[in-house]
Amino acid sequence: MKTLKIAIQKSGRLNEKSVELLKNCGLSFDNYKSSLISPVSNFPLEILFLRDDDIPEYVQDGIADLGIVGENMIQETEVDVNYLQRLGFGKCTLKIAVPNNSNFQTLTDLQGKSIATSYPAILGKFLKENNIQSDIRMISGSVEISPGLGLSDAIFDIVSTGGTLKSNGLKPFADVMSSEAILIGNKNIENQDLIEELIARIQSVLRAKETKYVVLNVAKANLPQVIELLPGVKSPSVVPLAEEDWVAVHTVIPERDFWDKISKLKQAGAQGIVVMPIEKIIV
Ligand code: PRT
Ligand code: ZN
Repeated sequence: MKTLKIAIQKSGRLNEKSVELLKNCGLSFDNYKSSLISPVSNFPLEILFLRDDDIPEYVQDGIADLGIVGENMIQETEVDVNYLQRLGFGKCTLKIAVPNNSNFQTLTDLQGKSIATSYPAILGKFLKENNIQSDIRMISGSVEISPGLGLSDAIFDIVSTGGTLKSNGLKPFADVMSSEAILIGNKNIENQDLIEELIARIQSVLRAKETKYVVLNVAKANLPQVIELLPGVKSPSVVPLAEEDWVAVHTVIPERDFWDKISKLKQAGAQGIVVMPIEKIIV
């Protein structure tokens, strides 16, 4: 069987989460910082550790079959690859930002102005769509200092907390795209069965992350109200307790409405609520 290759970031913001995701998929490999390639001992897969800038093209050209990389890098390199799975980490927004004291009001105020960025392709496309001609200045790092140095009127960069903009006297002006880490695949991938197996494992890890396992006790009289609040994978399990009029209910709750659900369950008569993380959900 042909061994698949997956490219992930060697070091940087996406490395740790990419390694964690693959390990949670049950893949066994060494994560030596010094090596560029690491074989997986229990799946026909090799892991290539690369700079994130190189991952989209490696996947497009078939040097790697799969890759984990930020959507911003995929768009910027304008590669032709398959988007296989959004991964929910490395989330950020690419924004145009301007100095706090600037009086830019609308996008058209950027006409004829200079914008520094490490993402000229994404910015160029956005400006074109909005019929604006600006002078795009390509800078490979520390874009945020360029207005202060008089090198540009605005910047276009990745923002997550907004702290970097703030500490450089800049304010967000326009959101251009949001991004997260994505699993991408080569367009002519051969080993479809293996890819599907890997995607199924990744999806089971992602589903588990979005949910909590909840066990609670409730008097039988209050059971219908409690059940009504619960989704479960199919439906909640109800287990008898030594105390005759009481039962234990086992279920999973989506992380996003967790606190809301817990307070409603309490109001409906749930007691002794125990919440546990889930490792995997295989449907
Ligand atoms: O060495 P290599 O080339 O592989 O890595 P890199 O240094 O080019 O990239 P890295 O590790 O910084 O980022 C990898 C990916 O993480 C990016 O391509 C994005 O998809 C994603 N990501 C998520 C971010 C951020 N959040 C982020 N905050 N990438 C960069 N930043 C930087 C941003 O450039 C700015 O300087 O953080 C600063 C802003 O952060 P806040 O929190 O102050 O707003
Ligand atoms: Zn990079």
